[in-house]
Amino acid sequence: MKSRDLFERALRRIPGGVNSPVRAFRSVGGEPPFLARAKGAHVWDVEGREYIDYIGSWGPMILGHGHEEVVEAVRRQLDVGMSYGAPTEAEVEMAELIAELVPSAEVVRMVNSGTEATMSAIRLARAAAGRDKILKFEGCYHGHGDSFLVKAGSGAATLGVPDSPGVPAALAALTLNARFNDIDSVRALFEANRGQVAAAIVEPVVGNMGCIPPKEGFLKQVREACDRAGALLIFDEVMTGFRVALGGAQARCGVRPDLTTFGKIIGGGLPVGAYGGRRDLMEQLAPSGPVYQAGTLSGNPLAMAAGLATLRHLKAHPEIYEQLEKRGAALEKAARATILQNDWPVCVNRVGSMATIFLHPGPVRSWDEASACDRGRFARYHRAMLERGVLMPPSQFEAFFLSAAHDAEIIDKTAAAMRESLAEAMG
Ligand code: KE4
Repeated sequence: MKSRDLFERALRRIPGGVNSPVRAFRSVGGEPPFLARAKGAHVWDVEGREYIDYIGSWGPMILGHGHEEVVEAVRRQLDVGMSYGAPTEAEVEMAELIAELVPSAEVVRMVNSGTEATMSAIRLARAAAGRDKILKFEGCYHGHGDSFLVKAGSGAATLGVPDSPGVPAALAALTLNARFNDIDSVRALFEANRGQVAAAIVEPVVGNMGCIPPKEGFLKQVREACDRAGALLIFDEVMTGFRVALGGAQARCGVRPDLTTFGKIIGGGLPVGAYGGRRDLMEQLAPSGPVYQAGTLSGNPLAMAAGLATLRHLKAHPEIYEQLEKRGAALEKAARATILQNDWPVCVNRVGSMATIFLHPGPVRSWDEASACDRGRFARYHRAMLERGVLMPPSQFEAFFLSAAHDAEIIDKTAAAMRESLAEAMG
């Protein structure tokens, strides 16, 4: 069965033919390849075409696809059961390991997706602070919870307005949108909503506008602004957790959030999310406290097996992060050289093994800069890379990911494809 035939069938029974919108290739044009197999840094579509994979399941596959320790761990668990709906040792080990690697997460609750983690974290923050408003940053994505599908109100109105049908205006009004890397916008919103903001939530390294690092000191300033306002600080590390460092972005920036959300890598490719933080906050969650949150498959044994094997391997091999940094730097260097040589209006943002090629002269430090990218040229670049056997995330506003399986030869091949594809896009 060819991808095209599968897509036609999919369109009849699945909204847009996909189970998550970005997969439909709408922003880059063409139709998505349907994948059939993955191993290491490569994936193969149903027609047997091979691609170097930079989606990596949107972050989880940091060890590469089909890592033997992860596969073996899942196989062992399969022999003793898939799901019990009762506590297991693996969940205790996962909570202990997350708390060890991310010390601000003193107590941890497992859920099944990043969206569940962030939805639950803001409910807890609202309960603990006794306040209803949430401050987020324009362009940051925290999953599809109603309070996050909110854009900045127009003009002076600092209250949010729905960014999707179905989000109640009354709820959207409780979400404020600041500008990433602009501490004055944060302070102004806290001032205009004094005593009303329960928490600020931020991607400490943004992945969802494309990769945008925080300016030096920005996150520390956000921490201080939250403290002055009596608001909690939530780091959404669903993407950056165990990606940009073993201790996540907070290990790099040295800022301690009150709550952190996790996902992706902690599931090793299976559906997992988690949130954790200060004991006095987390113990307000049922059944130890009154804040309700639950989940049939939370802490699922198979998902714990895959996640634990992944985190344990990363902990036992911290040199992986040096290798990811080296490979990421090599790819960035090659991209920058060709951009400079050709004087193209293109720039690169990278933090460790997550990066984005922006079809924009740069710098790209916030949504109003990212949103000015040339999306048509990005689509041509993406298509050209696909034709050269390199599968990049099908959106300008995503980060691409290297895994431990992306060796020097693969990086060289990618750099060559990038040079040719950018030339095609700029032509
Ligand atoms: P999920 O509910 O998709 O597991 O996680 C939501 C989420 C929360 N926070 C951050 C920082 C995230 O990046 C995400 C999800 N990331 C996107 C990719 N940018 C998932 C891809 C998709 O939507 O299909």
